[in-house]
Amino acid sequence: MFDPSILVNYFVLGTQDTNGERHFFEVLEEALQSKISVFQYREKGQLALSGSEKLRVAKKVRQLTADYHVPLIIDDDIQLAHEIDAEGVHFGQKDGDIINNIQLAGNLAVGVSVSNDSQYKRIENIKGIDYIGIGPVFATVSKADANPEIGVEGLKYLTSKSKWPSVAIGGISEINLSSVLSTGVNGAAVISMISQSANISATLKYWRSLHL
Ligand code: TZP
Ligand code: MG
Repeated sequence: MFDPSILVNYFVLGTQDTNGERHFFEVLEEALQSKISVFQYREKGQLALSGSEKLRVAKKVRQLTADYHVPLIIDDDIQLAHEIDAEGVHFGQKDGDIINNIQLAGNLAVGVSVSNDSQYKRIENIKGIDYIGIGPVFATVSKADANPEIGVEGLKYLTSKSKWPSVAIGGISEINLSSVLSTGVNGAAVISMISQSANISATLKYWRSLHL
């Protein structure tokens, strides 16, 4: 059974979001120590690792997340998710046929990104989805091909409509975090709020305080 409480402090990161592999693991380990609730490993874009390099990093990510008892979700790579025994996999709307992906995912948890009404309608009757990611809520520097931002109102609309637990994503910062969480969404998913934080532990403490 999928536990929606893991969506509360959802951290997403790939080596392209950091200054190299060493920095990637420093940021990840600090985030794990600071008690993120789930981690998504997302190699994406021109600087992303692939093949054996990606597998090598993913195996280390698996080891670290297991050490901290934090569930691991892999972005858009079902084979890798199975190979390293991740807890789940996440798909965008352009990551191939969703029904086929869900079948291949087997017993992995499945997340799907939703950006607007028509994307929601497209998945509404599909079985086997565990949660949706809604966004981008605000402008983001972390995703080159992001859809138009939907704002807090758009987030509120899709969150209330969703039959699944949902997590907000895109441009979420310590400044707008409380407005995001006030929509009733289960949690927030962030890259830069943590990867660019001067004090990851303090950022997580603040984040958790808003959920009390
Ligand atoms: N999907 C929609 S926006 C986004 C993803 C992966 C990037 C989120 O990064 P940030 O830095 O939290 O805006
Ligand atoms: Mg994707």
